[in-house]
Amino acid sequence: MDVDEGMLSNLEKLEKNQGLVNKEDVHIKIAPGKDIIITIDGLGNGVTYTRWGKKTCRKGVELVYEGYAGGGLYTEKGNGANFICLPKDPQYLSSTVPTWESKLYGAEYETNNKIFDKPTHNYNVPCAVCLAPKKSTKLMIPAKVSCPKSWTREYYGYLMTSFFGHNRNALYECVDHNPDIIPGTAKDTNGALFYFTVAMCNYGLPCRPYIPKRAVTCAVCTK
Ligand SMILES: [Ca+2]
Repeated sequence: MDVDEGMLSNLEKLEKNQGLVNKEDVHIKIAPGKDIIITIDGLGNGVTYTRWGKKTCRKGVELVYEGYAGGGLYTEKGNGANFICLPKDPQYLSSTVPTWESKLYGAEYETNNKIFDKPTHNYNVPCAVCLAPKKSTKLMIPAKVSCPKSWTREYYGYLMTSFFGHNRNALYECVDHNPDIIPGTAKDTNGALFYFTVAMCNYGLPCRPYIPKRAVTCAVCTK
């Protein structure tokens, strides 16, 4: 492949002048047409993601805030479908009481099993909002604990969401494999509940590699 010398010297100049580019981060490939595509890893403006079940971010990643995971009540059909990471220091505007409302509850682990290697059942779930600097994109991959080559794994754990028989119909989230708890919240108050997910492999998913009754994993990846 012929590579434009001027283009390479520009890259070298960028590296020399700004100290931003590592050679291993520069990828050059020929597109199906005639263009040459040059991509440089690690020059994004940063991406944010919520790390469910942890109060901290991994090393090298900025903690934007930590808080309480919350969402709709497991017995109610309405409310918001997602889990949200609620700051510990809320700010209000109006003091007028709404006539009709959507209700927000704290989230609990429904983990009465030995999947996590520490007591978490009925404890409330913390969360951390993290900023991965210089990254451009993020992706949660279900059923994987590793990330594709050239991606960075931010964290990994278990795919969790609402119980199949409850009214609440929540989104899937990736909860850290080594979760923290919110101290003092051991009481079973229910609220928005996190359950492990298993694949029903006789209904379209192949039985092997998917395994019945085994908690599905997840990885959150950035690039
Ligand atoms: Ca609780």
